[in-house]
Amino acid sequence: MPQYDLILTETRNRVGYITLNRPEALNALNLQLSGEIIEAALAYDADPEIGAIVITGSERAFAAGADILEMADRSYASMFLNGPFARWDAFTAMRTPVIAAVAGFALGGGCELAMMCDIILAADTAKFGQPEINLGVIPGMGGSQRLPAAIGKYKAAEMLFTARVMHADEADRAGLVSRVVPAAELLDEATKVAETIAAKSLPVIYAMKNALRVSQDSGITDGVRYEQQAFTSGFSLHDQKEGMAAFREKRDPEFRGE
Ligand code: CO8
Repeated sequence: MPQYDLILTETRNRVGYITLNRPEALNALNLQLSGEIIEAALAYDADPEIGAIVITGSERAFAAGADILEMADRSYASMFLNGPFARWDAFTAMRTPVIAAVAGFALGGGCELAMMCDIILAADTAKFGQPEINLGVIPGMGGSQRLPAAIGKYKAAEMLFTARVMHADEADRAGLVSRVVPAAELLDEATKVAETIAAKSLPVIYAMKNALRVSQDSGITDGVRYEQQAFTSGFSLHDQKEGMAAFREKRDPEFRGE
């Protein structure tokens, strides 16, 4: 991993960690921070020794959104020509499962970054919101699509139209997060989940993530068809044979990643 200025990286037990580290701006996602997150995540994704990625922020903020000060004076043409959208598309196209471990503010692009991940573990201090309406814009990193997909149109519409912030417990009830844990246990829990995933068969996890992506990106009918095809092709893997044999033999499977 190269040296980064605004994130911290670490790998442990097949898990790659990315910690946003721009405390003076509550981890606001300026172009440099966004670029570093994406670059580090893509590098983990390309490394077969990494089976899961954890993205986290600080106790106070996962990320308070895109950097408003940096983008305030940009023109339509400059946003259109040099927006970071394609790079975020590459982030969401990754095959490795990504866990967002969220404490404190996850607003605007911060909430959207969490929603680009596969699992959101929320500390009981987490606060989610899409306050773009207060800035005279709509979300630009997927919030208008992924928020209603997660919590339904009516709850999403209220948040998007009014900028209402949702605290961890409500986010849990609404389906915006996978689970809420005490803030002091957030990273330990994220590590447990990540290490559990990283110990599974990598190609099967990749196939699972693809199937999940299709379920989100297209209608149920297309998604189910995609899932049937991906499920069937899993039967060409050794790990499918091993996994089912281990069940039959009442032992733990030994996956070979092939
Ligand atoms: N951008 C830039 N700086 C920020 C941001 C931000 N989003 N959020 C906080 N900061 C800075 C503040 O300016 C402040 O800096 P300074 O100390 O130099 O004045 C510092 O962080 C601490 O913030 P506060 O003093 O405001 O701390 P509070 O505890 O009083 O308030 C809040 C915390 C409620 C989080 C408040 O900072 C806030 O409302 N922040 C803005 C939240 C927001 O509107 N986010 C949405 C941004 S727009 C967006 O994300 C669109 C995504 C689409 C992008 C598409 C690609 C470009």
